[in-house]
Amino acid sequence: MIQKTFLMVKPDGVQRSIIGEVISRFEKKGFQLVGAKLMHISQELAETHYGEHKEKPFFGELVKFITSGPVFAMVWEGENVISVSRQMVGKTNPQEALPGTIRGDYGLIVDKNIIHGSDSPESAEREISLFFESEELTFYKKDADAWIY
Ligand code: IDP
Repeated sequence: MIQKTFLMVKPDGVQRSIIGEVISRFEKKGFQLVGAKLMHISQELAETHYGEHKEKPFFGELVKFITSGPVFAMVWEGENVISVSRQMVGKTNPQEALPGTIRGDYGLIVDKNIIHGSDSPESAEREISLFFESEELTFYKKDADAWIY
């Protein structure tokens, strides 16, 4: 099933120059980048994006962190990209994330875990529309798809 998902390099990943590495991993896997931008998240967008964690003790810190510097927001497309990209991102706590995953390779602490990825078709749709206008997404045919699919 061809899907789209929302992935975002968080402020720690931007500061640590991991944007290129993240893009490279998803490109090499065979997924297609259909939208991307470097941006600052407003307080309001942060609170909406992480709304499901409103009651958690770490909510305030999480909002402060995600608004503390630029993030690199992306939309990726491909076969089962939502669940496959979550596997490539790794477990929430980088100490539990397996080597070979982005968090497992580059993170150490749960509140600085490098990257966000949508966890379901519903959240992918919601997060894509929160961060991108439809005209910011580009659709194009890649000839290399014949060698991936
Ligand atoms: P996910 O990012 O793997 O989907 P969620 O449970 O949705 O994980 O949590 C959202 C984000 O909140 C995490 O990526 C992490 O940055 C932060 N977070 C989760 N649990 C904790 C915690 O116990 N302390 C501090 N931050 C946390």
